[in-house]
Amino acid sequence: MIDVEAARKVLRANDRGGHTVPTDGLYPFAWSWDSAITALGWLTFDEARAWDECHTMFSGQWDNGMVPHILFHGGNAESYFPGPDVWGSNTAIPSSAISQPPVWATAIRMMAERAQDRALAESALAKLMPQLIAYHDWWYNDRDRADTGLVRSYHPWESGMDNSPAWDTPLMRVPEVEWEYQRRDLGHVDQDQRPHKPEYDRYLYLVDFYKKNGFDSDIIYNECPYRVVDIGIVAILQRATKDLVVLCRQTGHHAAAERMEGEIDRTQSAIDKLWSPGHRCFFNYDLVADEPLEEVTTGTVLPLFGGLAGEQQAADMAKLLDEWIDASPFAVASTHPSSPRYEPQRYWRGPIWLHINWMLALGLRDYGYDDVADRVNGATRACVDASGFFEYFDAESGAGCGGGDFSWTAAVALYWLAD
Ligand code: 9WN
Repeated sequence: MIDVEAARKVLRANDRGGHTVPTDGLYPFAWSWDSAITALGWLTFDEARAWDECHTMFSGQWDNGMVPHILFHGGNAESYFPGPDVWGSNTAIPSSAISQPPVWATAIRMMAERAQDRALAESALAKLMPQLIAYHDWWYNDRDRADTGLVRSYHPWESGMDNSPAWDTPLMRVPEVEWEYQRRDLGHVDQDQRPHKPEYDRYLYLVDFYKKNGFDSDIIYNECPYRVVDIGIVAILQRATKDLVVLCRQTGHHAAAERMEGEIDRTQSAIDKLWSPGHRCFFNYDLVADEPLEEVTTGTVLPLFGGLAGEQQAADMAKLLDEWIDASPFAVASTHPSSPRYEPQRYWRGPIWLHINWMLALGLRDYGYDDVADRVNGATRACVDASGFFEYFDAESGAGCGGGDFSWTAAVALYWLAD
């Protein structure tokens, strides 16, 4: 049984007025995809607060349409690293200079459909629609200049799956940052649950690279030492763009709807080049080395969520997931347990995240695999039953890892598990 009151309490405790921090201490600002998921949680008991979550994040939208992955709103800049000075954005609200998986239009469509206060929903949508359209235009224009149908990504943090082994090879090609720094995350969480220093050295090199190049999109597009097609982002963008088309048609944004339909078709036509029949999933792609990144992670089956898979591909992925659930005591492990790089407790190398399970279950249901979707739902409940509302869960023991009283975990429990 989900303790609804306890889940609400987590959101209230993490509420900083208009934005919800992912967890107290470790993440003291607003993160983009966290906020989208968290808004869905708020909607179940405080609709006005849910819409505010959206307005706050879009208030930090860049002039070029990008919604940054972190808004350095309030909070103590000393308590998180790298903070606003390191990122060095020239924006009214200091922010990071990359985005995150664009789940916003999907969340906002769900909110618009579930909201009881219709007048509030309509006025919120009126404000959000031009912002959402600009955000999706930014992905397609800025991140897919050659119209390949596959947007590119410049940082593991942009994937939201920071330390996934999928990024090991392209990340290790990035030079190390040359200055000394002090991480703050290790003051909150055990070292064996977080990325290693060689990875942080390269995360920071990339942050410096954007700043040194004045955030110039052309330079970054051509010269960023880390350029990948992240199948998770592609899949989440595809579903979100489909949801955006529905919202556009409902709100009279017909030209944007047509433009977005063109992008949906383009991505659908391009996706098969990432399919690996032998592995039964879609691989990420390293654009610098021009080769697929052959690591089976939960990101590589998200095309189910994006509606990008053909019938046979969906059947193969459903079978893969059915077996995957059995491959570790708790599921769905973010990296397949058969991988030599699987670590059940370390950041994105094995543990379970609830919002990813939710996306997988939705995708499975869309393709008619209700039985596997039910198993994902059951596995998700098992994590909460074992350990409560932690950031993520050890795939072997179900122990809570990372930050405690975590907003998106509580939100998923509210809008999905308690539904
Ligand atoms: C860097 C806030 C964020 C999530 C990401 C997760 C983690 C940050 C970090 O925390 O990333 O953005 O410092 O590790 O990987 O998905 O949005 O919860």
